[in-house]
Amino acid sequence: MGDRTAFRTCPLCEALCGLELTLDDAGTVTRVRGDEKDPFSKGFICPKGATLGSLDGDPDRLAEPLVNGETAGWDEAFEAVRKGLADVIERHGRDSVAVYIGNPTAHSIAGPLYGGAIVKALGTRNLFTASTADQMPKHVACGHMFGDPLAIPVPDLDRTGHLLMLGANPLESNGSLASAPDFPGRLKAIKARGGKVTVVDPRRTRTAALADEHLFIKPGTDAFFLMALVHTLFAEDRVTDRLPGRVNGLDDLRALAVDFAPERVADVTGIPADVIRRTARELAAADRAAVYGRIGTCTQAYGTLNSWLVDALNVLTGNLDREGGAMFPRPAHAPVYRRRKPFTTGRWRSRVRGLPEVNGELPVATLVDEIETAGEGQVKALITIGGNPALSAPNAARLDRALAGLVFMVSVDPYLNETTRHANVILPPPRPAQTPHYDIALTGLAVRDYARYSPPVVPLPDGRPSEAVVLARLAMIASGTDGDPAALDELIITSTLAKATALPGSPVHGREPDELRKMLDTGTLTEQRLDMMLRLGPYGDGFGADPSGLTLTRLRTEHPHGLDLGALKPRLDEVLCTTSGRVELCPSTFAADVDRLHAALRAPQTDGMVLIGRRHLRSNNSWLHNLPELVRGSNVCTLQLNPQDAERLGVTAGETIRVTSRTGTVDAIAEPTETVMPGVVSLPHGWGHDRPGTRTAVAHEHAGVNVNAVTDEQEIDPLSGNAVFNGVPVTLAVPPR
Ligand SMILES: Nc1nc2c(c(=O)[nH]1)N[C@H]1C(S)=C(S)[C@@H](COP(=O)(O)OP(=O)(O)OC[C@H]3O[C@@H](n4cnc5c(=O)[nH]c(N)nc54)[C@H](O)[C@@H]3O)O[C@H]1N2
Ligand SMILES: Nc1nc2c(c(=O)[nH]1)N[C@H]1C(S)=C(S)[C@@H](COP(=O)(O)OP(=O)(O)OC[C@H]3O[C@@H](n4cnc5c(=O)[nH]c(N)nc54)[C@H](O)[C@@H]3O)O[C@H]1N2
Ligand code: SF4
Ligand SMILES: [Mo]
Repeated sequence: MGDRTAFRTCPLCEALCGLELTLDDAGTVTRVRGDEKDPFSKGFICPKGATLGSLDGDPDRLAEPLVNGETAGWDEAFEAVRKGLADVIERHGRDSVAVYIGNPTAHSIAGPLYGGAIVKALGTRNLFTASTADQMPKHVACGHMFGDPLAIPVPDLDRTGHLLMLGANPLESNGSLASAPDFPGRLKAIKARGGKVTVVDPRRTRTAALADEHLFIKPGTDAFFLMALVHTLFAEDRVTDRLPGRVNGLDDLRALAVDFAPERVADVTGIPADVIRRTARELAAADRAAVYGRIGTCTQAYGTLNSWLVDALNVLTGNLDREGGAMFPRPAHAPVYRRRKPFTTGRWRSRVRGLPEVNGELPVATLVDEIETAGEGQVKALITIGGNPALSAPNAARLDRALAGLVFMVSVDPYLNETTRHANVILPPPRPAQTPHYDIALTGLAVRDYARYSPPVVPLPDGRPSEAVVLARLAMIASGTDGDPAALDELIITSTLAKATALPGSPVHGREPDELRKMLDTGTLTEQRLDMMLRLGPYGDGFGADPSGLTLTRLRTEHPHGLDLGALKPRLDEVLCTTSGRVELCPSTFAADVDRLHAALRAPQTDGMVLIGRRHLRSNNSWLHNLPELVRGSNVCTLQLNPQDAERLGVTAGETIRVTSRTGTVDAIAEPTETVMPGVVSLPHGWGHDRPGTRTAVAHEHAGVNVNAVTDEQEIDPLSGNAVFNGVPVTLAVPPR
């Protein structure tokens, strides 16, 4: 037979690159290149994507389930799960089973389609996800401002003339909450067309180096800087009300910003007043501008305030929902007619710390409290799906210890790693090449409207369930029936079609659900569900109503390299669902939280060292360290610090520094560098692979240290419950040799 070529979307990060895979007779991926014909990524690929073949063929990937450490058949494994969960539920109730859903679940087709069903079937309030270690502040900000926590505007990178970027390093991360293959190229293009890119970051990152201007900011102080920008726009009468009659709270925000003159925040932020003022003026003057804040601004004590002020600035400068500004993507699979309830939080609270529910989940920062604290409702069992909280959660060292005390744990995960070593049962999903893909989560955040379906390129071996089937089966087990997982898809299809046909404004309003059911794609049930979503979506065929519209069959057969659905279009009307029907520029909960900023301005400034994170191009959170190609070169777990601070401590490159915080201590290798501002140290996360009982040989050899042994689970952004990873107070010392 010889080599063959196959195409698919890279599932590793948010950039959605198209890949061209070469496979040999045995179905081994022998080469990975960028897919030149992908209309969005146009052949772009990064070093991670290029190793998809190694990941696919990693000998440490689990080929079969593990039950109590022993290889087991699938039926046996599911039976162990059924029994384990049933015992705990019977003795301790439904809330005693917690679920943790991790990052790769947002990059799969199975996660978004089946994760929710598991939680619903369990009927537990104890849902935790990586979102509260990541972007939850953005959901809360958008929930209150636009009514929908998923209505997240993205910078219109390809048409903007001015980008103010805070706490993001797309040259390493390839972008986040703004899916843009070749983000670096798109930044260069802004400069090439005469625009300006400004980066605000406590480190002079590669992104900062590429930008026209870089502002060093003291960690955790973005909210003061952003407030001062708002202040300046109002004080200098530079506000553009481009959405007259559609925005509430303009005067409230003006009043709120009065106290934040640039001079007042200069010391706190480390950014001179005249620079803040100039930044505001440039933003206001730019023809098309966008403010964009990412993880550096979310994983801080003021995460929600930051996320809110970023979009408040987009509104104040007239750039929300307009070309070249901050725009709402229109994903092909999401119906625009659906009925949405205005956003609220706190519908229930966590048992131990009383933290409010947000988006149906509780902060991962308090998962450990729920496991450790005895009493009615204590978490006794845990289901993890594509997550490694034993490394990724704040104070993960404490969580790691707590996981050992669970009565029952099941993990859906390809690796036996720091988290899954605690699981009684591991259910491994198949290799990427055996897995279909459609990016449900990320096409909703893409800087162009775009759709691509990648069928599996290698068939599943007999008896091996897809990840979709694994999750559907878990949902059936959780519901107490353990029936055929197909019944779950049927239920979802039936109820979706019933709702769509009943809802005025839907393209199938008034039609017969049964008739539509018969029209669905003939592929797997996952594919039938995707077909249904695309056909009901804004570009869909409406089940024949628009014969030229999109179906899964059409996407697959006519657009195997992906379908470009055009530049972002203004669509505020479609997304807005606040009670008032207007953009809420100054929600009262946010205004109240500004009190913390006032208090901090009054408090004496501390000058201790603070810790922040960073990402590396050749890494991905905790789980690509098992690929030999990726644990070389620049991808190293070092403690970066300014040479001044290194000198004061008397350490040089390669020596050990002991980092201590309220929660613990790590010994890290010093890397003095001018790129980090004085007073700040930076350690990447996802390392610390030296634990016993894992099966990741390469990672074990390149263990690194776990930064989350020193981050603090007690510190959260109160409005979103998000973890605080940036601005963690630490002390540094040289350990005795
Ligand atoms: N190669 C690679 N790509 C990834 C990942 C990975 O691990 N490796 N992870 C993926 C994931 S899960 C995510 S969420 C995205 C994240 O994508 P990005 O948000 O682009 O993530 P980072 O590269 O960590 O960039 C965050 C920046 O914030 C800065 N920062 C820290 N504290 C502060 C602060 O207080 N204020 C400001 N203004 N900046 C601050 C840091 O120095 C850092 O440069 O990346 C994704 N892509
Ligand atoms: N200090 C500090 N901590 C951080 C961050 C930080 O910047 N600083 N960043 C935070 C952020 S943004 C995030 S998103 C979280 C990530 O936190 P997590 O999601 O908890 O951790 P990951 O490291 O992404 O772990 C992914 C897990 O999924 C498994 N996996 C890989 N592919 C698949 C698949 O196809 N299916 C399934 N079922 N499993 C799969 C891997 O083996 C691994 O166990 O970390 C957070 N933690
Ligand atoms: S940038 Fe992201 S999506 Fe593109 S190849 Fe690299 S890891 Fe894959
Ligand atoms: Mo993330």
